[in-house]
Amino acid sequence: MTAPGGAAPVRAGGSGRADPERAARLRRLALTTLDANWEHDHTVPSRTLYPHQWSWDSAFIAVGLAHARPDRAWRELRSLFAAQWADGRVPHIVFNPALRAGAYFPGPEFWDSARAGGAPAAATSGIVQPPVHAPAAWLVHRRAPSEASVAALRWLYPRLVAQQRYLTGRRDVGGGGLAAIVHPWESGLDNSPAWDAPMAAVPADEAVMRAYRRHDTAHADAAHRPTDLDYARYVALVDTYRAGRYRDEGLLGRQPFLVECPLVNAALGVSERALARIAAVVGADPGPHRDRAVRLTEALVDRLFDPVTGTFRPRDVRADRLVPARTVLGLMPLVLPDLPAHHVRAVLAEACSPRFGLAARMDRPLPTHDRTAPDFEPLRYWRGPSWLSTSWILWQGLRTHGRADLAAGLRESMLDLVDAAGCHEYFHPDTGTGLGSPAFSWTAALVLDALDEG
Ligand code: 2M8
Repeated sequence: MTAPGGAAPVRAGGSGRADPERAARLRRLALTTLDANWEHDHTVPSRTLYPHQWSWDSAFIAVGLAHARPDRAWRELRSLFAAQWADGRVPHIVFNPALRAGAYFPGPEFWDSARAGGAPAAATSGIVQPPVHAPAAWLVHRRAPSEASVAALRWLYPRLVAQQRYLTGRRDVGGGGLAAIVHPWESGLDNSPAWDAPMAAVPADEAVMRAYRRHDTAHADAAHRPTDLDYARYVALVDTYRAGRYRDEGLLGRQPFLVECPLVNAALGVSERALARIAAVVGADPGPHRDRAVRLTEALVDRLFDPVTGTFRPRDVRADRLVPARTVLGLMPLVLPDLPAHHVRAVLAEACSPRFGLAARMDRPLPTHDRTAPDFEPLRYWRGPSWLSTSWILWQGLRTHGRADLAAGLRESMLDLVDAAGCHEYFHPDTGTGLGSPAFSWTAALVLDALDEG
């Protein structure tokens, strides 16, 4: 089997740590990619498609940089949190003022953060992304502990706490102890089929996109990106949130998209555990963080687990029901160390089913959507292709729950993908062909972390 686009097919198994040449090759490639994407105080996800700073990208990037450039890992996190809003939200984009208008759509003029109360001096977006920063900060410190890392944790700790409080407080729109997202971009999995049902309720006027110029389709194949209709809805949702100056009071009455995402909420739970560890280092009380972690896991199980199908799925808060699609988001709660055994078994059964194909020797990479679903799209962004971020999170979960066999299989498939195709943004879930941006930072960073799995 030869994959189009020059990528070799994904090998089953792989040679792993026994192949030092492959490891050295991957490390060189990853570092070259990250160095080329470094921009004065942060790393851009991609020079072409995403030339500013993105929130959860920076967390993944810091995890990778910890293995080779720890100083830069801390700068990455500090520059992001320097743009935190007064209410604790960490914006999903921090714009680089040196770039020309139109370098990215939607740019700073569209978000207009300056008119919102409590926004920082830097221009940012007004929405968030999955809060994976506390565990990232903890991993960076654990990887390279030093006086500087303790000082960095001291600076970050209150800011990470404020981020948690924002999400578990103002964003608990459903009142059940979980955070709701107000836009699919907040999940990081922008056009996942998970959002199709709640997005259908968002008024869409494709003509709206005539007023704007999409920047992404100038750099990536339109067939591999969200559609114009998706973008019309993305714009409409920002319009509504921005019209309320990004305030969260009364969201239920006005925001057409409100969803409790398993990834965002699992990240909140893992963050409380990381904060407990960080608290112990900086002389704060870890106890409340542990209590909150327990409550988050309970709420996640209570609100997002469907006992009939045995799967975690996002809850549409407005419709008060779980979305029908079975996507990779349903596997993300495995990162919670206190996930009850019954739910661990359910996630593993879903992951190892033909829908996702997880195995100790994988013959294809982990997809982002159920392979057996009629709306599985192997080329289109988060609707099927394999991504390193979601694979890496599942890999963490497998190690947390003592599944070394499955973790090894997943790790091999991740390394094989990048070895064959390069540091692409995402990959064809059958052939391993690289898709999207060819020099993508979190792919490089997470490969660095997977290489050094100690
Ligand atoms: C993608 O999202 C941005 C909007 O935030 C876009 O499509 O323009 C997603 O893959 C998201 O998860 C990621 O953080 C961002 C930058 O890599 O790109």
